[in-house]
This record gives sequence, C-alpha cells and structure tokens, in this order.
Amino acid sequence: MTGLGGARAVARCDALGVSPYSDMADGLYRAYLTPAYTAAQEKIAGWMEAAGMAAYRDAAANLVGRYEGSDPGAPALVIGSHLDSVRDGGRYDGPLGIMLGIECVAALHAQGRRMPFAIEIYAFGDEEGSRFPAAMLTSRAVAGTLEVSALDMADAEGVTLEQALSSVCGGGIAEYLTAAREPGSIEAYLEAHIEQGPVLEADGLAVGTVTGIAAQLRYAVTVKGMAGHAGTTAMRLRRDPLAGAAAMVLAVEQIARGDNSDVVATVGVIEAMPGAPNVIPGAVHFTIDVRSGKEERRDCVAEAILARLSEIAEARDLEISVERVHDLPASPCDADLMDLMDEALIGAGQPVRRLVSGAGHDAMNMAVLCPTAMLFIRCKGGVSHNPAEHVEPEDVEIALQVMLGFIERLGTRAGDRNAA
Ligand code: HGY
Ligand code: MN
Ligand code: MN
Repeated sequence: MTGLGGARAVARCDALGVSPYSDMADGLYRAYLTPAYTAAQEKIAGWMEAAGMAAYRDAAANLVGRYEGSDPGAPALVIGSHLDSVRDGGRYDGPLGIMLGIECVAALHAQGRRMPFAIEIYAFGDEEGSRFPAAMLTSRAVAGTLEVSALDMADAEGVTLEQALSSVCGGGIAEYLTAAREPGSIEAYLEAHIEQGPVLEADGLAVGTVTGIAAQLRYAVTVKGMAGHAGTTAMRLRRDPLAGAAAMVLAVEQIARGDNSDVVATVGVIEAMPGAPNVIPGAVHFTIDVRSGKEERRDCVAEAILARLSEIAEARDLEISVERVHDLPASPCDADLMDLMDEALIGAGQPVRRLVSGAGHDAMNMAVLCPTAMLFIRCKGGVSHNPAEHVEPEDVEIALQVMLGFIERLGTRAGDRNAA
C-alpha cells in the first residue's frame, strides 16, 4: 500500500467535503448528529470494514473502528480525530487524522499483520462545538471528564442534545456517559492533524512532533441595554449594548496584544437582538476565546479582559453577564511518545522538529486517560477553518509512513514490556 495511502486519505477527505456529507449546499459544514454527520459515518464505516476493522457507534455516537491485536486483553492503541467541522470550514481539519488512522490499519491488514495491541480508530463527533454551546463533548465523554449536567443543552434551533442523539442512534442520553473508557484500557492515543499554523511551511518541513496543546478558556457574554427606535431616540439618551460590545471587542484585542506573549484572544461570534436596521438593540451576545501555552498567562489576560468589560458596561449604563463555557488546561504530550515519534520521523527520512499546538484537539481530553502523541502535517499558508485549507498528498504520505513507524516502535515497546 506504500505510496497510495496518503493520496487516498486526502481523496477521502475531499469526498466527504461535499453533499450529502455536508449540512450546507456550497461548502463544508458538518455538525454533530446531523444527516450529513450520519451519512459520513456510514461512508467511513465502510472504509473501516474494508481495512479489516469492526465498526460501531459508541454511546456518544462516535464512530469507532477496531482492528484486533495478537493479545486481546492488551490496552489498545487509539488513533483518532474529529468528524465535525466549523461552518464553511476546510476538508482536512479532523477527517485527515481519521483517514490516516484507517490507512495505518489498512497497511497492516494488507500485510496480514497484527500488533500486540488492538488498534481503535475514533472519529469523534463533536470537537469544534459548532452546533451545541460546548465543545469537545465526545472526547470528553470518552475520557470520562464530562459532567451529566453538561448534557442539558440545545442548539440554536432549540433541538436538545437528547433529541439529536435519539434521532441518530436511538440511544438515550442516560447512556451517554457510558462512552467513557476504563483508565488502563488504552496504551496510547495518537492524533495526526494539520498544523493550522505557519511553522512547518516556514521551515520547509512536511511533518513535526507536537509537544503539547495550549490551554483555552471560552466565555459567553451577554450585554443588555435599552431597545429603541433608531429614528427618534436621541444619541445622548441611548443605552446601546451593541456600541458597548464594540468597545468591548476592541478591548479584548488590545489587552491580548498588549500582553506581548503567546496569548491569543478572539471574539468569534456576535449577535445583536432583535437584529433590525431601525431598532437600537436591546441585547448583544458574544463569545470570547482566550488561549496560551501557559495557563497562568491565559488566566491573567482573561481576568484583565473581564475587568475591562465590566468597566465599559458601567460607564455606558449597560448590564453585563459572563458565563464560562469551558476551561481546558494545557495538555503536554507524553515525553516517551514524543521520543518514539522523533525516531519514527528519522526512520522516515524526516528532520526532527517539535512544535506546540495553539489549536485545541481531542488529544487534550484523551490525555486524562492515557499518554498522548500528536503529529502535525504542513498545510498551505497555515490556513484553516477556511475552505482554502489545503494539504499536499505527498506530505500526507510522509505522515502515514511516520505513523506506521511510530506504531511499529510502540509495538516493540509493548512486546519488550510483556517479555520482561
Ligand atoms: O478551536 C480549536 O482550536 C479547534 O479547532 N476546535
Ligand atoms: Mn481540529
Ligand atoms: Mn478546528
């Protein structure tokens, strides 16, 4: 299979980038538990079975493929990434890691080989949080870190997670948390992912070993003022929450930029209600996403931002409420697995290059369960969360060879441990 797996992985991501595997007509939006999501699962399940795996949905409606190892009781190697996308996203953010996992198993299956451990491919259903308010629901369910209270939510159309889940797999929300894996049942978690940044391209490298994932905080902010008639309300009499929110958005940018560190802060969603050209809004909702490789930097900047927002609200006679939607700590990759990845890079004729991830990944949740490793793949211009996202099949083939080398070394390590 050498030489073809990388190209096939890219072609399969492309095939999944259009209807019926997208919830939007022109472009890619595949949300958790939608018709596009289940259509994509059915397609991928066929590819998993063709690679010698048994495919099934777990209680959180993740698609899982399992390729047995020589020792049925041994902790499994899990290879995964996410199947959902952002709105109008790229084709490779998530699915590429799933397809590469399938290609690794297909290569072993073609050679009739079994590793000392089973290999399980997880296509996580909700990493982006693009449908429901919280993100990374399904890898948190597998990691066992999801609180049952977190399941009580609805999407923008008012469809609850419970309704969406039962529409897809008939499963009940009560069983959702049974998707959790037993600690000790997983040898390691491996995720290959596009870098979504400029480092590998700038260094002329196809792949790199990830050292860890930045810590992230996400907030939902509501600012309330006084709705009014755009034509009859004098400027001095207004309590305009959208004008207030505009000052707040600029403050988010100024404070993060002023920290002169790796901290990044983003307002990605903003909505004015009732949202009419001739109405001064009554309320505004917006989100804030704050990240850094160091939690203390992240927290310090987040605190400064929230304090500034309160000052702006007070100065403009507005009400403000802030809800913390999620708090994901920084997640270092496992030192031993990084060494194995470096050896696999060398084995595949690639220079060793380590880099941190500013983007969040399911690996940060799986780190609660087991040691994690990530492999980054160069993407054009570092562009992601954008239809222009692009990878070269040759780089993906290199990633496949590195992953196979990593799996071999992990198998040798497991064999040596069992023999000891
Ligand atoms: O937000 C992130 O970093 C990831 O793409 N979900
Ligand atoms: Mn991703
Ligand atoms: Mn993403």
